[in-house]
Order: sequence, then C-alpha cells, then structure tokens
Amino acid sequence: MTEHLFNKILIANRGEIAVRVMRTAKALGIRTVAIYSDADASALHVQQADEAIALGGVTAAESYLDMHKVLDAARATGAEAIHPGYGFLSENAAFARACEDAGIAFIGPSAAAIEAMGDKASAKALLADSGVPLVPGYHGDEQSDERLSTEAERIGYPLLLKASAGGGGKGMRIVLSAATLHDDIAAARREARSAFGDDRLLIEKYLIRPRHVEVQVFMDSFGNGVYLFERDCSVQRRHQKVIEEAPAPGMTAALRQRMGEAALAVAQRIQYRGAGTVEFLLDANHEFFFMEMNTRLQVEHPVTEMITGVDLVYWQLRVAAGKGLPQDVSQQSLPINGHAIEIRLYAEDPDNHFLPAIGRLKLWQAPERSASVRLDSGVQQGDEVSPYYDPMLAKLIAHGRDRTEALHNLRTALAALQVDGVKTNRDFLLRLLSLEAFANAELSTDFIERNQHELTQPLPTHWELAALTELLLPTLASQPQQQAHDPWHADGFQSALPAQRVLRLESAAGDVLRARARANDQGWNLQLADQSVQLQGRLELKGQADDIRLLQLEARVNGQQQSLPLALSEHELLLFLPQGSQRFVRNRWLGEQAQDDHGGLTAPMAGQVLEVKVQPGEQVEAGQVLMIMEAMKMEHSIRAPQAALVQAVLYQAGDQVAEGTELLQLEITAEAEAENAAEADA
Ligand code: MV4
Repeated sequence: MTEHLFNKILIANRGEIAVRVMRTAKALGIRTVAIYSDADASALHVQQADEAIALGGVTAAESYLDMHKVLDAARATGAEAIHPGYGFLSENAAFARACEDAGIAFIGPSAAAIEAMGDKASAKALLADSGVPLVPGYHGDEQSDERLSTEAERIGYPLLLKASAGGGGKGMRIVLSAATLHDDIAAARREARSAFGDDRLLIEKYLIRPRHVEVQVFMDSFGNGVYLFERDCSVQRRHQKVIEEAPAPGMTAALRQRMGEAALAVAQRIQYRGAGTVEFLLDANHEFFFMEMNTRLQVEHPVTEMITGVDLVYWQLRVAAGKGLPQDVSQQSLPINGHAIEIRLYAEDPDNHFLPAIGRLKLWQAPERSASVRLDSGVQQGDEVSPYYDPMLAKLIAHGRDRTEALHNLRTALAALQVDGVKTNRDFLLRLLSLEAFANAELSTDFIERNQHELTQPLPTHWELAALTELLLPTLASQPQQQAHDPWHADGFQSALPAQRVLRLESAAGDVLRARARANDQGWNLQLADQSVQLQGRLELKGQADDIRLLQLEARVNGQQQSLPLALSEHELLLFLPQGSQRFVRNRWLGEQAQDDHGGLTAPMAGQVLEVKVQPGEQVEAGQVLMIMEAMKMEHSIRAPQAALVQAVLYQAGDQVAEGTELLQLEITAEAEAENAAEADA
C-alpha cells in the first residue's frame, strides 16, 4: 500500500469511523483533515488528524450535516477527496453531487446510484427484471386505497406496509387481516409523511422470523466487481444492530454464491462504484429476498475485513483515485478465513428502555488488541459523551478459526473492557454473548425478544469477591500511589492484617450484608449470612484514573481460582466479572443514616456552634463528643453514634445553623467497622 492515491483527504465524520478511516489513510501516507463541532473540540478523531477544522455549532445539523461548511473546510485545506463515513452526509446524493461539482472526489458511489437506491419502491421497481428475488409485493406508483386493497388481497396476509421513502424499519406496519387494512394504511401514511415527508407506501408479504443477511459488494469504475461474502446482522434491537458476524452461520457454498451474485447484479444494475451492501431477508427454507441497498461503507465492515484480509477503506481510496481493484483480486481469489463477530458498544441504559446515556467516561480501559481482537473506538478515557450524536462509542471485533473460537475471543476481550461513568450496554452484550441460543447460532430478527427472559434474570451478587477485595486492600498499602485517606495507610497498618474483621458490604441495589472474616493459614474464612467461604487472594495495582484505582484481583474462593479486573474508589467498588460488572457501595456516609437512626450529626434545633472538638481525618469512638452547640440557652453535645472516621466538619465555632443542618460527615471505615463489631460482641 505505498502507491500515490491522494495527498490529502477530509473525513466528514466523527467518532470511531473517522478514526478508522484515518488509520488506513496514514498507512498510505495520505494527510488527513478532521472536522469537528464545538462539542468535539478535544475528540479523538481531532487529535488523530493531521489538520482539523472547527465547523462551529453543536448539533449535527449545525456541523457534520451542514454540507456547505464541510465543503468549505475541504476547499480551505486543499483536500482532494472527502470520505463521508456512515450516517451524516454519506447517502446524501446532493452532497455527492456538490463534491463532484467542486472538483473534490466523493469517496463513494455516484449521486445517481445513491438516488436509485434511496427510494425503496423505485429500487425494487428497478430490479423487477434483473433476476434478483424480491419479496412478493406491490411497489407501484398508484397509491389509491382501492389499488392498495386489491394488491393486498393478491399478496395475502399477514403483510407489511413500508414507507417507500423509508428504510431501517421506520414506518413499518404489520397487517394481520383485511379487517384492519384501511386503518393501517392511513396510519402508515401518516407516519411516512411525518418521518420522510413522503407518504407513498409499498406492500410486502410478511416473512416470519427472517434473518438479516447482507452481502458486501465492491466495484471499481471500470465495471469490475466482487462480493466479499455475507454478514449476519439478525441480532438487532428496534432496528438497531447489536451483533454482526461473518460468515453467516448455516450458509452453504451454493447459497453463498447465489446471494453474492444477486448482490452483484444489484450493484451492476446501477453502475455502482465503491463499497456497498445489499441487504436480504433470509427465511428458514434458505429463500432470500432483496430488502435494500446501502450505498456506503457500513458500521459492521470490520467482520468482513477480518475474514477476507481486505482493507475496504484502502479499496475505497483506490477506486476514488480512479484505479481499479488491486491487480491480484478476483472473485475466485477471495478467501474466507475463519469467523469474526462484532459487537456495538452504545452509551445507553439497558435498565431504562435503552435510552441514550451521557456523562463523563471516567473509566475507559480497552482490552489488548491483537491479531484476533480489534477495537474500533472513537472515545478515550475522560471524554464527555454528549447527547448530540449517535450513542455508539466503539465496536469490538474478534476473530477465530471458527465461530466458537471467535465467540470465546470476543467474550474474553469484552470482559476485559472496563468502562464507568457513562451507562453502556456492555453487560447486556456480555449476557447476549453468553446465551446458549447465541452459541447455537439460533439467529433471527427477534433474537433479543425471544431470549428476553434469560437476558433479564438477575445474576447472583458476588459478596465474597467484594469482601475479599476489602480484606486484601491493606496489602496494597506498600505499593506506590497509595492514597492518603486510606485508613490502613494513615494509621500505619501497612502489613499487619488483623486476625478478625467484620465487613459491612452494600450492593449498588442497596442490599446490605455483614460478613465476619477470620484469618487462617490459607487466608480467611468468611461467614456470609448462613454460608461459610474460604477465601484467598492477591490484589495488584494496575493503574489509576482520576480517583479510581484499577486493580486486578486473583481470587481463590473455596479452592476455585479466578482473576478479574476491578475499579475501586473511596465510595465504590466495581467488579468486572466474566458475566457482567457488579457495583458495591463503600464507606457510606454515616451522616445519611444518622439522620434517621440517631439524629446525632445534624443540629437538633436552630442555634449556634460553640465548639468543634474534632478535625477531619480523626478517628472517633462511639459516644465521643464531636461538637458543642448552644440553643435556647442550653448546651447540647453532638456525639458520634458509633466508631468512625471524621470525614468533614461543616461548621465552625460561632456559626449559626438551622434545625436539621448537617454538621459533620462521618465515614465508617473498615477499621471503625471492626471496632463497632468488637463493641457489639462485648
Ligand atoms: C421485513 C420483515 C418481514 N417481512 N419485510 C426491518 C428493517 C427494514 N429494513 C426491513 N425490515 C423487515 N422487513 C418483510 N417482507 C421483517 C423485517 C424486520 C427486520 C429485518 C431485519 C432486521 C431486523 C428486523 C426486525 C424486525 C423486522
């Protein structure tokens, strides 16, 4: 890949795809220009580019979607070509045309090809005599109720109404019988008009539980084309792909060839140029039907790259530079090597209807990349995830000699990916990948719904691992980066582990468990509710991110060995278990409880602080006087309800405070907890 293709290209996108395109451009010695919105000024794609142009604006419409701004940036920097990535302007025929008019190569097909596939009804009409199988249906211009009813009777029920101008499932409506057809047509028209400004409908026979199988095609400007086999993208949620893989499980060589040739026929019909994807529905009888063509590089292209060894962006750049497919490439020469699976990591909340999540990525630790693990990521630790763009953060792709190995590699890599600060679908993906139905490749477009029950079963809480972490923490004291507020450090307990400790463990769900640990020759015996567990382990400091310590726990629980990463801050413990992460609360503020249980830390009535008897960082005993207040000419002592560490003193002598004002914050440290337990035992 050393030949000259371009001096400089502009990447009209953001996030992982912008970074991915830059990787290939750089390998080819092509300079890259990034564009960015105000929200993305410090984004990874901006940092990785050779030059970056601020577009101004925050929303997509004000920035990445504003074709005049994008073209101005290309002209200003002298970029010879524009890579649109996916989304944004990638399938905008007017933009492709404007690039051509400006003498800048659009890295994609012609505007005419984009237009030909943009309208689903005309795309189908175009293919009517091409030999490409279409779902039995109606995609004509005549849109009267009478005509649609007649066609519906001919096609039969159940059927599907789709917006001609749509795609991706928007405005789709299943009609089970003639009884509701009239109302369904009216509703589908309304939806289509509001979503696409176009209320034309098409009708299709409704296929039961189809698979989404798509074929990657690639054509140069000289009419040469190849198909790079298929991807199964059946695992979707509300038409958003979640898992993709190549090759599609259960394909035969004959079916692969028929689908590949049908896909190429679609591309040839519109004199396609560059990378494209032809989507099919595949039914249980291995019958396939054309659905739509995506006239761009797709999110899931890495699985195809991993099984074929082809760099699709390199091919795109060649073709945009007027060259043909690489010399040695022919359909016969293209291999399928093993299997690849991709998952999409979204900033979203699986516990709240998968709504997009925002916030600061306090923790983002990527798994190690290798020949079999690829991470295409647009983010880095510390990034602010904004609500303005697509919530996809990254894609993790794993390869294996076969599907089983690829799945194993992917699960291992995902378990090693640590993220916190923004809600993501990481754990949901781990659970999907753990399903027996997935291991068995029981794929269909209703995969997630079908496995809903198993996906939402609560997982057992690993109290013993949280306990072991707390027990081992003092051993970290001798390691560097030890934090000053750690009680074991502060009080000089660096190496001597106490023979007995009582731990108060609290899950993020608010469940609380008290556990008693007794040191023995092999570690600790832990009494957890009615269970007795033998624990042994080692804790190693791996890194630090803000106030989070990254640790690796080597645990032996009743002789069973396991190793897992975890994130620890003063108030949280996050265990990254192979089956998903588990969060625990640490050192809960005593102040919150004291208000209900004791009332000792808040002002019992309005008054004045007379004297403060403790300082932050001080260890106090149960009953110790912390502060003296005066109210209604009487003195009141504010006492510690139990042994604790003074975390904060909020008022000083002379301050006036209202009734109920929080005066001090105490924290139950492990040490204080042990003291409290000893008290309780006595
Ligand atoms: C269908 C179908 C069943 N029968 N067409 C959804 C997205 C849009 N591109 C087409 N879609 C479907 N079209 C007929 N005639 C079922 C779907 C469908 C689907 C397709 C692919 C992936 C996921 C899906 C989820 C629900 C429905």
